[in-house]
Amino acid sequence: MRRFSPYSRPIDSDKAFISMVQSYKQVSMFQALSPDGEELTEFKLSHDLLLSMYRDMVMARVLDKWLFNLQRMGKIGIHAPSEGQEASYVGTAYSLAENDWVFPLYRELPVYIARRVPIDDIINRHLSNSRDPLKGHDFAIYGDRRYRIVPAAIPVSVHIAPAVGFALAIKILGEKDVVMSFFGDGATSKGDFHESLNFAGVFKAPVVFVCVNNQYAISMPVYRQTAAKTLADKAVAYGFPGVRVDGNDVIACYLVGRNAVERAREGHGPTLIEAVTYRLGPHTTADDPRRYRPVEEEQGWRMRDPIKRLKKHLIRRGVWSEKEDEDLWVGCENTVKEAIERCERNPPLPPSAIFDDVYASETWIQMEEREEFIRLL
Ligand SMILES: Cc1ncc(C[n+]2csc(CCOP(=O)(O)OP(=O)(O)O)c2C)c(N)n1
Repeated sequence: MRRFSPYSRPIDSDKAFISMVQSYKQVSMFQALSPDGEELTEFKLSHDLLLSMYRDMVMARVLDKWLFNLQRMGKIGIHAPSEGQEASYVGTAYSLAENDWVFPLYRELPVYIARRVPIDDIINRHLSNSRDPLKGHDFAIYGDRRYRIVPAAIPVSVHIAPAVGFALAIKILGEKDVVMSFFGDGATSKGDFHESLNFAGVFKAPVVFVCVNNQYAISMPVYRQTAAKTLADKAVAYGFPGVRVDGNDVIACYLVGRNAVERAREGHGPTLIEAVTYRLGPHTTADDPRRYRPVEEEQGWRMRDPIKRLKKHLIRRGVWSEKEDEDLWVGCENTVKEAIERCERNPPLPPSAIFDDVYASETWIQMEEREEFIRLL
């Protein structure tokens, strides 16, 4: 099979870019755990916290797999898998307080788990049934005021400016909440990313930018998107710290997130976190990554699985065992399967729901259209 490249030549024959990628990979990043789960930095975190993060990462992995399966069974429209990126999301999300706000993109399933969103809500959302909190609108996007998660928008990076505006409103109101805005490396190639970060820096908005650098914006590798050595470097131009962290090290992500959240809460303004990770699966269920990236690259990153790393650390600490691990995976699998069965019993949305919640109050044109639609049905 001819490997697709966004450029006319195959990726691995481009020597200049290969050396750029190598120098990119050599730039240091903050790590708390070695790939074998050894402590590289002294951190005093409770066993309970680490076990809780571990359980959430496993639950996210299992639910992610099932959402993928449901799409393949034709039961849901699309899913953007988060396999391999759990530590970047769970670690940073754990650094938030319950009252803080999240502005996600579309791949943040592990964040929802960390924010204690019930998995039924997530499954109902994907099935677009009568219990879907967003009534079938905005495919694959989740949001719920109760968990302080703002529904995102599909166009890349457009949610960053609203996150900054929201954070500024919090500051003007004299409140102490913090906003965490998640986006991918692809967002850094868009103008509104730069405008938003510039504005946030000038006005010291209480916002933490989490750029989950999973190495690709669909088929576009990160080293084709920027000549900068790191994405974290971009914060320098806006006058606030940029931190590069190992995105497969949940403890490192948590520690870096906690610092950034504290800084924001104390009025010192934003931080840009670049969490370096890898998307192990396809961009969405409508993508085939074998067409644009070498399989060996994916296999290499599988060796750095964030879940395995934390598991090794927990076993080293003596607070986890293989038996407990097996029980956890089986338990999550059963919980998710039961939840799917439960959610599938919910009745479908009425077709006229497409007219709901478009405006705060329905216009006369909409009313007429709704009536006509129902009459036609
Ligand atoms: C403005 C805009 N251009 C193009 C697209 C098509 N598109 C959807 S996702 C995506 C890549 C996003 O990559 P990244 O920001 O790195 O996030 P990731 O999906 O890797 O998590 C693109 C180009 C879009 N949604 N919006």
